[in-house]
Amino acid sequence: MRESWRWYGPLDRISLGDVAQTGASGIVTALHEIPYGEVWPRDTIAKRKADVMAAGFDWVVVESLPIHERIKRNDGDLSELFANYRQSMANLAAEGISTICYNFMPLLDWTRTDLAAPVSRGGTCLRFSAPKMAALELFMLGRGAARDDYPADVITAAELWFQSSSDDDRAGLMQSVMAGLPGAYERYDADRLKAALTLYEGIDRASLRAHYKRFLQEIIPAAEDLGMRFCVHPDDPPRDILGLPRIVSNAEDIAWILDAVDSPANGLTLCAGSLGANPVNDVPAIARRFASKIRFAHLRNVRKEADGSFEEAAHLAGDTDMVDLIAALLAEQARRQATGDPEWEIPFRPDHGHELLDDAARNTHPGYPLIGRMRGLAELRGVIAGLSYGQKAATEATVGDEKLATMA
Ligand code: DNO
Repeated sequence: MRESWRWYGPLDRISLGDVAQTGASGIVTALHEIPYGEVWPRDTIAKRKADVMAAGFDWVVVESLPIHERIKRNDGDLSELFANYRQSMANLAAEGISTICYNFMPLLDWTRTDLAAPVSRGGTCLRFSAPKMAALELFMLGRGAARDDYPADVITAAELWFQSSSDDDRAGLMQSVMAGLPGAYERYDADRLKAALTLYEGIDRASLRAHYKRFLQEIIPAAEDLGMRFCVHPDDPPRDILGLPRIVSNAEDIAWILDAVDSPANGLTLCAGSLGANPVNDVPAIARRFASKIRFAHLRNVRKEADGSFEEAAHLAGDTDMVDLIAALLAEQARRQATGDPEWEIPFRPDHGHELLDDAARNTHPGYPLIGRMRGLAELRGVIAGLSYGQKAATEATVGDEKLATMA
């Protein structure tokens, strides 16, 4: 598996020189500075690629080539947005960059209520508290319909939290949730968030699926012609939020997407942490079921709680059996190699990490500290090395047995 690292570009407080010391050899990045919907110019792509290569890396995955909200809402004449998107794809392909991660989450990307929840042995992690999210929906945004989205005990806990919270607590909650607002450096307050939500009124699961299908129909044939691999990132958390439907949350959703436009260009980013946050998802089983469509993996773990809350665990701790998951990915790589598939290798990145030691001082993107991710990468690397050795030993034993059999 190709060890990769998400780098946010020249403004990232972790330099490529720092990343080199983690041992990763692939870079996952994007032209974050370009507003959604605009074309990524070829020369800007070439310059970023040259920077990445000069530091000794390959640019292995684009994460993300973002989809404009108007496409998600199917709002108005989309021909220019689709044309721009295809032009960005062509420009990337011309620079030899072909794996594209994207998501189809309406309005908000990943959502957490706490960006620095304490971890028992020190350090902090990202956390999603169901009561706090319910408090934000019900009492800060006044979305009464959210009463149907949470169990009664969560609503009671939400009320208690809200009554005892200070203005700072509420502002902190809003800020944490807004940290997942993609696309830009601006953040919404409660009023702007409410206004943005009204644009999605009337868009239910079926209509969002129809909009997504249209996107796939507009984009995947072009991707196929360009030899590109699109891989959708699952919803995080994998459940409806703020009344917005989420349609990339479980095995059934993934099957629908891959079937909507059946093509080698239509694939999956296996994000263990996103999928793992919903108790219905057996992540290694999902990896095995859709193995041939996995083009990229985000490896991290979460620990779930009975009320729907979860927090990010160390990479080998938490509810997902990471060793089993990596075994599934290695088996898929071996299968591809056996068929002579030149794209056999699956790039992965240690996704998120606890903020550890002096990470906090670096003030990096939430979830993307240097030391915490480096710890995760080191642990994952150990698992991959151990399982690969086992795979090799098993193959040698089979070959040995066959030789003995022919000698007998
Ligand atoms: C969060 C990330 C996501 C991911 C996008 C892909 O840490 O995994 O924001 O980049 O959803 O489009």
